Amino acid sequence: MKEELIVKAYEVAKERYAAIGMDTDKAMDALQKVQLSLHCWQADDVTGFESAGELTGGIQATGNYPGKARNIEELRQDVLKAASYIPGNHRLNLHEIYGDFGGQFVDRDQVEPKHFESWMQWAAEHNMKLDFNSTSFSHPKSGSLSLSNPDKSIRDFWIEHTKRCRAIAEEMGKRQGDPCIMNLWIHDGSKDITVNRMKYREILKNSLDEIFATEYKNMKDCVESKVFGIGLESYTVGSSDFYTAYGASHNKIVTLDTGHFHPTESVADKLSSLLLFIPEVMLHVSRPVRWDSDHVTIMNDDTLDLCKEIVRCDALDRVHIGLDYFDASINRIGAYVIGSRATQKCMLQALLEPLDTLRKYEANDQGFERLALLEEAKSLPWNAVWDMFCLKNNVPVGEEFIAEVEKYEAEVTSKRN
Ligand code: RNT
Ligand code: ZN
Repeated sequence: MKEELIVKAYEVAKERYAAIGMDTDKAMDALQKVQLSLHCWQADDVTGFESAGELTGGIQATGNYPGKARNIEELRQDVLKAASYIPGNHRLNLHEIYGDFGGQFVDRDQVEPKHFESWMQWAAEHNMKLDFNSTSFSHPKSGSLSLSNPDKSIRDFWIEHTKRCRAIAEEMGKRQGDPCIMNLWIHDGSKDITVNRMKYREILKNSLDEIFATEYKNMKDCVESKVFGIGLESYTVGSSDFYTAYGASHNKIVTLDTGHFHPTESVADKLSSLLLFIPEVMLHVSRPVRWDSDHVTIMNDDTLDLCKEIVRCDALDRVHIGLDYFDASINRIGAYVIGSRATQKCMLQALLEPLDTLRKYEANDQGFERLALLEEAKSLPWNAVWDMFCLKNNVPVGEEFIAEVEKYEAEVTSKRN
């Protein structure tokens, strides 16, 4: 797109926003600071480099679009490619199964920081901060219960794994001079009715206490709940109530995955409650369709509401934004770009909201004025600001990235089989 055109449109938008008291330059500066944590697992349908076993744990990537990353080099190449179409500087969220195991089988209770040495170097070279996740799924010992397993030997295996993951996250955080956010999600649950709801939750609580006994300075723990998993439909040990209570009583970050709640539940509404009782929130921005299907995030009301709530709660520095979807049915690099840019577009609109005026209306009981301005704000030229933001960041403006992704597919990913 012609640069002059983008600049011209931006100048008009700037004036238009100034008229409602909003500064578009300031909004762009704020957006520049918002780092997304890109989930490494979108590049290869949550396969990882540990073994070629099937994906278990009640999650599923559907589709078999050609060209998925088959090894660490390809995954890195794809992530960098995707990042080159996303304005700003972002983080990479690794799962334990994506370690650099050098062709050896390293079991989960044996993993060490050295298996992430090459990742740490690579991340530093590319100015990408790392986040981390323990991996309870896709392993012979996964079963239906991991950290909540009554069998001590299995439980201890997963406790050891998770402790080691925290040590890895600590090393990452130390090396990058910025806390590594480590997410703990386990699939534990039951396919059919259980008569031991309390028992497994009590075991999980004790396992977590043991895991978190070591205090670290360079990593932050977060715990992620879920409603149900495939094959684990009747009961989830780590439910929302469980982790909300655990987080509030143990000062832990709670992860809200937008696909992990009942379909009509507003995840945006949870922020203001949680942030009063827990230090920070981690988000897994996704798009559930009918169920926790992990479709690619788009600019819809759910994502918009979520971003608006972050800004309205003045919580940009207390909410970490990660993405979590895995669509294997379309170009995977394109999926990264769509979801990331959609989240950023939502955040930009949130940053351009005339909040002071809206709040003044609300304080004065001017319901009509508040609703009218909310409606008008939806169609203000935020897209001209977005284009300018992309231009400033040297990434493709508008739909230009489609052709770029196609080119990479023709030249690189289509040659993989
Ligand atoms: C699963 C959770 C979890 C995973 C990743 C791969 O339902 O959302 O965050 O998607 O750990
Ligand atoms: Zn998630």
